[in-house]
Amino acid sequence: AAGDEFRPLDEASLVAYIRATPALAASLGGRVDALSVKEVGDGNLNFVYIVTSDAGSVVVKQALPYIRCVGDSWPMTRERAYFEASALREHVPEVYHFDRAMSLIGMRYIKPPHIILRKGLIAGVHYPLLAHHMADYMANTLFFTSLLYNSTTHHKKQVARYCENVEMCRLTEQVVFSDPYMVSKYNRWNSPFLDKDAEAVREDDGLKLEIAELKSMFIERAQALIHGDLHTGSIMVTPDSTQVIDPEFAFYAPMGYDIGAFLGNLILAYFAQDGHADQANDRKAYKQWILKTIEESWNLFQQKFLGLWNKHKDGNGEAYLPAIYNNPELLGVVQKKYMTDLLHDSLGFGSAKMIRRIVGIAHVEDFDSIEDASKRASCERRALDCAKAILKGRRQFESIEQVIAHVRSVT
Ligand code: ADP
Ligand code: SR1
Ligand code: MG
Ligand code: MG
Ligand code: MG
Repeated sequence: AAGDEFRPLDEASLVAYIRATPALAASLGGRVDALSVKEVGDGNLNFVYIVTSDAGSVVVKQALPYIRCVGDSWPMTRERAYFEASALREHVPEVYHFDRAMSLIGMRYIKPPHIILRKGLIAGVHYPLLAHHMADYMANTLFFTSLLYNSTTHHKKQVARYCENVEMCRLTEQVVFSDPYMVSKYNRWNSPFLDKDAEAVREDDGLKLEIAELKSMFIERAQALIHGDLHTGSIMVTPDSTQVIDPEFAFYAPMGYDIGAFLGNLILAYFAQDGHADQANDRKAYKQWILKTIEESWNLFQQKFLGLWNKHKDGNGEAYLPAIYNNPELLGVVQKKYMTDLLHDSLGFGSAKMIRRIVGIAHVEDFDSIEDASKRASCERRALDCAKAILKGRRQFESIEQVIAHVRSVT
């Protein structure tokens, strides 16, 4: 690529960049004479282009030195592209080209009919394999980067590397764990309907006690390499395929942060359904499918995660040495405690992420797309009340079925 300096690209300058970059040109079958370029970024942070030649397509994502949805008043390190490219190299979509100076990633185009899961959930589309695929993704990514599989030497090296993603962690610390609980110019909510609800969040000492614990855990506990932003806008789907994108927040953190992001965003989708119901579709069956998917996602995750643990229990992992935990009965007790703690962490982080999507800076299309503001408020309020109760009472849940029963009971 031309030059070592950073330049923000646009649709025109990207064409010249591609022509000068062999790996990108190759991904387009070398047919770079007539390219069509379209900026499609609908996320909060970055610019994403789909580039098409007559021989194929490629996605180019560039990080600019600020947060896209706020503007240059909120600077943000471009190094997020480096951590995204690093995390992507372990998984898919395949990275064809990474230019660190330009904070630019060229990656595989995830083709239609793939759409962003959040949009599918708003449209009421069923994804029968979603729970299986996400359980696999979470079990594999989390288990193989934990001390259940790795030596402490390997683990600490990796932790040190991803610790450099500190600015992205700081963003999460602020927008998920701090701003919703204080007066901040970044907060917004469906006003005036939710004025009292937002104020109640800022005045709830019980909630503040719990969020402090979760914030510290998020910062201090290097349990596994997490995706860091695993909401339903980071997943592209068809009824038989599931692809996770956008791991720019990757770092070593509690596993429950990823699991909670996924489950919490499904719960938001559930509470939004009443706002999408119409004469043609009351969404009742779809709401049941979402709850079933939450249940299966956790239960299959647990099954797959424990399967990996049992398979590799005599390997290099240094958390539970075989010399100490080779008694099957003891190992069973240890695993049950591990999974129960992980469920509680996931519920805590998941509800924190629900709360911030209602009273913090970044909202979700699930609610935003409900036109009637008063109807939208009633959906948002039920989600908020549900999240507050789960966050405070998370240690009382022993199974995902009990959590689902609670979600169902919120009126
Ligand atoms: P941000 O970091 O700004 O949130 P994302 O990585 O989530 O950016 O990408 C924004 C949008 O671009 C996605 O919602 C999706 O529609 C599209 N997109 C991103 N990566 C791909 C890809 N590899 N293939 C197809 N579409 C993609
Ligand atoms: C300014 S907060 C933007 C949010 O969008 C990203 O996808 C993360 O979820 C972040 O918290
Ligand atoms: Mg995104
Ligand atoms: Mg992103
Ligand atoms: Mg979230």
